[in-house]
Amino acid sequence: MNVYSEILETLKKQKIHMTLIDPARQAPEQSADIAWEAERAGTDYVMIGGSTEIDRNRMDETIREIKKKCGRKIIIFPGSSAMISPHADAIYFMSLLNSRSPEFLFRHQVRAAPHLKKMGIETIPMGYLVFYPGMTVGKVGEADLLDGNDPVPAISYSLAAEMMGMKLVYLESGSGSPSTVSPGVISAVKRETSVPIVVGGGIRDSETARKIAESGADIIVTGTIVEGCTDIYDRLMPIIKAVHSSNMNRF
Ligand code: 1GP
Repeated sequence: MNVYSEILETLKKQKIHMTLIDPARQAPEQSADIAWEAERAGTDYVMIGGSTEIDRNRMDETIREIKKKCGRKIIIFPGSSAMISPHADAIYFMSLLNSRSPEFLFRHQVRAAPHLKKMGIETIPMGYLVFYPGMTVGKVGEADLLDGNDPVPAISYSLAAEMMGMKLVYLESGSGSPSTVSPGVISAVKRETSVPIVVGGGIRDSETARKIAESGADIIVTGTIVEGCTDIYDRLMPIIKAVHSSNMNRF
């Protein structure tokens, strides 16, 4: 079964937690340690990516190291056309829909496509929307940041993503953000669209994770909370438990 079908199957039973690891932030062996701890805490998938440009070798090495220690499937969350690897299980084939730059709307994708075809890697089409404050991805991706409290543009973008055939919509407030996308915006997007909704940025405790899940997020992503710390299991486990036990607004 491919990764996207597996995600849909899982969502019939429970919501999903994904751990984002930025391969630029630590050596491949340390990324593997994070993935192992996250798996132990119950995370469902490992996402590899970030906004800092890194090369193919670093991607390959990081994913190979993670595969040695962690049994979870790995999905690439690319910041550029260079961030691809045949060792991953899938890649989000994503467009930053509220970017002003054709690079992030479509050009990186055009550059990567022939390489991805050769690799035979599963591509999951995804609409990516960056909300205020946006953090690094908002700047690098030249985003016209969406208002995290206004559901109207968020609904329009999400509907457009769905109508273009995208299989996921990702509502992002930026890695390390002090705030998350508001539950009101998430529930409005959930009401109006029918593809699974991914939410990330600024989720650091179980109460916030529960609120985000209950408002309609199907997949909850955390990243920063596991960076540079030794108590990864203790930090992640309650968040993942909150996500898995959330039954409201299920897909
Ligand atoms: C970033 O949404 C993810 O793309 C994760 O954000 O690092 O704030 O958890 P955090």
